[in-house]
Amino acid sequence: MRSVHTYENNGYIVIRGLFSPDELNPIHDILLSFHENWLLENTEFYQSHAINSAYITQKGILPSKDRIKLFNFISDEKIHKALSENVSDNLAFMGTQIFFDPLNKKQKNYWHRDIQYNTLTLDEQKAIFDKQNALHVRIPLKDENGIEIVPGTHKRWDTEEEFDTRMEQNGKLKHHDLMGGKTLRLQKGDMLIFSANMIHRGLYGKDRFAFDLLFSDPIPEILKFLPDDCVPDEADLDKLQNNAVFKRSMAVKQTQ
Ligand SMILES: O=C(O)CCC(=O)C(=O)O
Repeated sequence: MRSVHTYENNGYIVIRGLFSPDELNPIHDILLSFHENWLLENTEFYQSHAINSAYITQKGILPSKDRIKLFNFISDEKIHKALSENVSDNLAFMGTQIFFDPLNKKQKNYWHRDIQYNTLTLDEQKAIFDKQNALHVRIPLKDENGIEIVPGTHKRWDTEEEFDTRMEQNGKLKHHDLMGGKTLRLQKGDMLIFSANMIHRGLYGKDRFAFDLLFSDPIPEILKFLPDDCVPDEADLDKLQNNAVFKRSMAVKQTQ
């Protein structure tokens, strides 16, 4: 019998022990060095409220051998086998982020669906949130419980409690606990796939440092958020294990 704990049913899936320390440590080192520089260059943002950085693969930021290592990791066969089996075999790369704790220990988190931060109206969001794949692949580089999700909300709209909380109305605030919330406990080596369009929030203060790979359906409405210089150069494509995920993004971007 097929398990009910599927991405399709819940909007997330955790694959335990997918990576060995030998596979993750070189990536972790590259990201730590990126992060140190990022903190120096974004001191004000970090001190005020940052919880993540982005565009880690942007050209000119990392030494090119490290950038290629990241592209190779992003296109790793194990990741894409899991994505094909659980979500879709036609996803495009749409970016990278690192999630960490805010400096201010009192900073509140916020329930959201990623789709609420683009320029769509609420009616437009409602019409497409369950039809377009946009997802995070979270690779925790430390054991953590830094994310909480509301299972199933990738395919149903909010309850009144959820909507009031996300919108901060009727006495609710964005960080108030939600009845259906589920905290995910992740260990280094695990991989979490979750829908960006489901209701979720970060949980801070538990010492998280996670590498998020973002993927979506190969459609211009989403890939317009991917800067052109975050994908490999044409000349580098042949050096990658599996370049299809980048080629799909590049093909869409060439039509924009
Ligand atoms: O881990 C977090 O802080 C939230 C993650 C997230 O997906 C987001 O901010 O879109």
